Amino acid sequence: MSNQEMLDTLRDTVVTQNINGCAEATQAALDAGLSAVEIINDGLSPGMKIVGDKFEAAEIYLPQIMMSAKAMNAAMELLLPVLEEEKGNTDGVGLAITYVQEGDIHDIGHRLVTTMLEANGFKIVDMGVDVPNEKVAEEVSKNKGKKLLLVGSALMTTSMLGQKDTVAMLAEEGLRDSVKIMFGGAPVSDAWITEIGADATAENAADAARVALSLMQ
Ligand code: HCB
Repeated sequence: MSNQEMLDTLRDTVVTQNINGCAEATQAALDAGLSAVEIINDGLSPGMKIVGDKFEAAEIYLPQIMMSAKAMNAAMELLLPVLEEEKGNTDGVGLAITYVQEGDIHDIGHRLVTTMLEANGFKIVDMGVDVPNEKVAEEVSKNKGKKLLLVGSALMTTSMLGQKDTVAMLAEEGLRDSVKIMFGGAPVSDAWITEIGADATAENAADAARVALSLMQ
């Protein structure tokens, strides 16, 4: 099977909610020498994109999305240790506080980004999902003075609005200059980042690591 056929199979197992098949295809792709990042960015994530589009078009419903997410999670069980193994010897890059915005429990992308940052030498405080801005500000305040990066995810247009309040709250509490801020998730655009006064966004987990490192320069 060619690399492209393997990536297509990975995509299709997510779309068809084939949990065992997705794990098997992931292991096969790793065995064939594809990198974890390729498997995520060029196989599994395009599958999730199709699932989202089908949901929006009312061609599938929530139970099917949940099964697709389970397929993706089965793949991630195999991929996260591989990403960890690729961790470079780059201690002291900075501290990344990662979280998903209040009201939002979509954590697949958040976990991927968190792992990629850790693999690139960041120390991590992972605050998880559905995190209120007050808690975020508290964590930033606690770590003031360190080389600090805030990494927020929001997958819904509603939760994305909370990112504006995050930046405003940090500014009000005199913390804005203590931290670089990057936000991501499907609805987040460059225009939004500029509008709310954050520092950057990124398309995917690999890009997030590249952007994060450049923000820490
Ligand atoms: Co969910 N859902 N969902 N969902 N869901 C979305 C997000 C919609 C877009 C689907 C749609 O309508 N097309 C939609 C939001 C619409 C909108 O607001 N515009 C939606 C909705 C409406 C909902 C519910 C409200 C449905 C309901 O209950 N009626 C509900 C919300 C629950 C809540 O949060 N309060 C819901 C629930 C679910 C689950 C539980 C079934 C499941 C989540 C499982 C989980 O995460 N544990 C789910 C899923 C899986 C999705 C879709 C299909 C995929 C999301 C995903 O995991 N993508 C999504 C459709 C879509 O996004 N196209 C759909 C794959 C990951 C790898 O990509 O974009 O998350 P990512 O992350 C990337 C990238 O953005 C970037 O790197 C990551 C890795 O490559 N990145 C960053 C992420 N964070 C970053 C931070 C940075 O600083 C930089 C880069």
